[in-house]
Amino acid sequence: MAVRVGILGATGAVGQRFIQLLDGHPTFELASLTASEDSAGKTYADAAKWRVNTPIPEDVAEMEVDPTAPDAVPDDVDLLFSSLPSGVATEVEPEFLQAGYVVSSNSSNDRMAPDVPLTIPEVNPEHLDLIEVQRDERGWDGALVKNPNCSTITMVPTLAALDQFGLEEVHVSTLQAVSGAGYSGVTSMEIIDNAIPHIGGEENKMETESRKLLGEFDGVDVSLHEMDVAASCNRIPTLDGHLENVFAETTEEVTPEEAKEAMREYPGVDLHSAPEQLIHVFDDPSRPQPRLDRERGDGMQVSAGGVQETAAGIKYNCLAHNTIRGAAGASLLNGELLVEEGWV
Ligand code: 11C
Repeated sequence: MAVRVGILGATGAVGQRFIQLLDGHPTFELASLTASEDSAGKTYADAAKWRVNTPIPEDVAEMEVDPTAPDAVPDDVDLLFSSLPSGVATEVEPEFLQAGYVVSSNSSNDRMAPDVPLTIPEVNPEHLDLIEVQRDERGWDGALVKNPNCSTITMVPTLAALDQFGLEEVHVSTLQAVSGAGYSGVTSMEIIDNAIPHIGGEENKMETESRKLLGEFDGVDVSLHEMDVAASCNRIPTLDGHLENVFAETTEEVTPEEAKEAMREYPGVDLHSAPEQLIHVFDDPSRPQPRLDRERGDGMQVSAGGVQETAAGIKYNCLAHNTIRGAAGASLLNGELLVEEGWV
């Protein structure tokens, strides 16, 4: 049976990815688009500065954009995807939750709230049960689930695979695409021949969200994973795809071959938007590369390579498409999990 869905913040870069990924989806039927007041009342084609590499689906182009408020969204919408700027989401998402909507959100507010599930379906689907706690504590009829930041999602599946060896210390340095900051096309040329060794708040997100994702859940609380994570985040002139260099120290000794096998064998999930194999591992040390590998698994697969032993533990590189696996695709997959688990 079709699940009627809406997108909060439909005209932005992640909102556009939602529209692209929902086109032809077997379960989700797009029924509502919201954006800021200045877009409300316009057709989607007029309101959005479309930048995705496939055309706007015809039926979506003619849909009218509504203001981002619960009374503007049809009552029979079952699930909302949120890609609102976090400042707006902090104000507006609780209004939708109060009104009984289930929201799968990519916005960064509330990711670390103790009663909000922060989930990657392949890594910690059981954390969805925090919704019971959330409903008890906040009195919401709806439910809120978050996906992590794109640079966190790139790294965490590989760490989840290595955790069987006892993760103790993780050091990561990122090379992040300009689309993460909303740069596109000509604007992105601003940082050609340059790199920016600072992305506001990003390091803290990687250091905390990863520990929540891999934390233990006792049915009421998530205890953060004990590993120490230190991140250094850099913007480089790639259009899409975050590449990361990870050093992972574990309590048990692990060889590069064992690490690669653990990543290759890490299980996927049986959801429509999930790749069959979550992590693709290259033996070629020059891969993964953003331009060559970001579209693997329709942008939903994580890639790893360059696995080797070092004085600071196992070292490897990993990559994921930041606006698909790292944002809209992540939220969509959480939506599929919410349906599968009966929360929608
Ligand atoms: C970037 N990771 O590349 C950021 C964008 O918390 O979802 C995504 C911010 C977030 O600049």
